Amino acid sequence: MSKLLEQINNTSDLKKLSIPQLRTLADQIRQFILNSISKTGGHLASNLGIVELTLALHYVFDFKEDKLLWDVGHQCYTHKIITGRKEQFHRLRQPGGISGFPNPAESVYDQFTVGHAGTSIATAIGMALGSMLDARYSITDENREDKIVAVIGDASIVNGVSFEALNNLGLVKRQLLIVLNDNSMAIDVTVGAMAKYLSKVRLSQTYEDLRKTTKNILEHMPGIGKTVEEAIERIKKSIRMVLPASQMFESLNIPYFGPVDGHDVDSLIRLFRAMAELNHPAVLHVYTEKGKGFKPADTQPSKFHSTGPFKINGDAIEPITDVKRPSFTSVFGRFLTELAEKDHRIVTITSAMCDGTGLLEFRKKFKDRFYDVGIAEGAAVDIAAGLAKTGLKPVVCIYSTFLQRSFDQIFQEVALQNLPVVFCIDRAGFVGSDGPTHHGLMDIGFLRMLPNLVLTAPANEIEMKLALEFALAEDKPIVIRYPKDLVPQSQFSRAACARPFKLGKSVVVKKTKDSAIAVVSYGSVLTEALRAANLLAKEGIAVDVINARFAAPVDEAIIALSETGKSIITVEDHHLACGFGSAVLEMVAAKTTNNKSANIRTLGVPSRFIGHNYRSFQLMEAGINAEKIVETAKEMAHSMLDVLRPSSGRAQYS
Ligand SMILES: Cc1ncc(C[n+]2csc(CCOP(=O)(O)OP(=O)(O)O)c2C)c(N)n1
Repeated sequence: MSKLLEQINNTSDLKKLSIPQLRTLADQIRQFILNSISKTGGHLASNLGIVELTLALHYVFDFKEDKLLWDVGHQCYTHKIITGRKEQFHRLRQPGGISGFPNPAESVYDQFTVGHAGTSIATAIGMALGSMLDARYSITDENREDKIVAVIGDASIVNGVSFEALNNLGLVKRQLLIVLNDNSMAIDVTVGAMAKYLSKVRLSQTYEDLRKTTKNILEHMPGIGKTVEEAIERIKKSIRMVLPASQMFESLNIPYFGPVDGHDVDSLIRLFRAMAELNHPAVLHVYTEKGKGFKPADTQPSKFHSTGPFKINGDAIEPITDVKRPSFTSVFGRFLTELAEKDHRIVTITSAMCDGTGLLEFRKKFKDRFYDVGIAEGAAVDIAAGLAKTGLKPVVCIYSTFLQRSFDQIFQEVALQNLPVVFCIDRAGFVGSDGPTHHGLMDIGFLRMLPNLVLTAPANEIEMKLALEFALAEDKPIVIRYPKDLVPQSQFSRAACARPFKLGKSVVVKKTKDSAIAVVSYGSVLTEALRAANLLAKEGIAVDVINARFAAPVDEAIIALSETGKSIITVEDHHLACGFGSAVLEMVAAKTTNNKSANIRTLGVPSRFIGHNYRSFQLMEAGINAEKIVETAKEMAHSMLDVLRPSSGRAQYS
């Protein structure tokens, strides 16, 4: 670790540094982040770009008392390093290590556990309103003089939630600083009218302009006797130009300052000091460079938005990969592109996640049939509904966790109209090192309650293709969910999985003579069900394995099993509440005439949030693996034995 950084353990150490020392520290932190992320993986490019901005904020404010709200939160690494977590940084996103996102359980410097975009301004408003009421009614012992700062990226500020918040900023009658960290990038380049507007402003600004703007803001800062309106007018006049970026905020009556250089730590400190004294909300627009200081991330910020471990070789990198199988994401992207070659009605919509959802190839081949709508999941679904209405076949590609944002649109504009929109839900299930903000453990729950929606989940590569073919041929809304994982090895690609998908029909993957238990899996966990069946067979316990394929509608044949006295174990990579197993239980309760004898155990995620870890460990922690299936099957077998023992020796299990 570099010398200066070694001495910085908390923000008090930081505040003792001179400006030149802060500059040196910024470079050392960048190097530290780079070395560390090359080993652990993580969000690199955004973090390299926000070092000076973070140092300046902590230099001026005291975020033990003051409140700092990060938007998305993936850019909080410098913040973590200087707020007492430097020594734990090598365990970032690792089992038992610190999280890659803000987490109040880790530090008083973190306000919310966040990972979804667009939340910082609204939560900051809430905290500001709270402190205003507190000041009036003395509700708590909190420091009522505390400052509030929200840091938000240029891609996240155009999110609907951000706009709704800006629309309500007028409620706040006290200091609240919004720092717009503009690096012209979401994960990919930002899209949409607002992004164009901001990038036009950016292109028109020279470094000299940014310097001048800083100087003018500082000279004309509203102070005693000067209103903010007067000050802004003076700033504009003195730089003899109209700043278009300001127009948008000012039209909403939000005082806007900027744009300024986000790597000039000296100026930032002076600006933050001045703006901390404002007694009303304001926006400071700051330009930063995503990936700053590391050429590969600087030139390919999208690739280094979030990265796995890599080897640094001077100014270049060598990826570390020993991956032999493709991911569900990549096979999805490949099959969809193949199908789109033959069917021109197929169009795709994603919300700022082109690469993550496997659509790079599709975008390249079918530029005019691909829509990236930015961080706007609700609008993405409604645009898809509109496209479907015109006879096209829209495929909406959104991560499970972010699709939560579009529940109402799926309900009204898709399900209620029964429109043939295909939802391809990536990252469904545990996601590993991103942790609880990103797990996709609720989609079955919030989607299966919607009439008309068909829910399906491919277990492997073959089924991915079949599920897509099925979905695109149906004339109704279909959901296909799959995990952040590699496709299973081909030994599990059984012939049963090669049968075309039929609405609401499961497939029997393994049938064993004399079996009294059926393991019914939904999606990729079929692998675990088959592994369990093999382990159980070695112990003389016969089980059938059924690949459910559908969570809505559930195959009646699965329900019929319980009527014949067979015990059922359901397995899914989803919360138990409202999941696939719950659907089976509900159907059995509703349909079985003799349901006293139904013996069903459901395996899935219990009702608690599970932290970042390797995906396989998360599955193990939740008991979604072959070992838990074996344990459950044995318990069931033994309880069956107990029932059978007094009357006969007919027991099948030892
Ligand atoms: C609701 C939601 N949709 C999608 C994402 C995925 N995502 C993570 S970071 C990111 C880009 C954020 O860009 P910006 O706000 O400009 O911050 P930067 O990374 O440039 O610092 C996206 C789309 C998300 N976190 N939340």
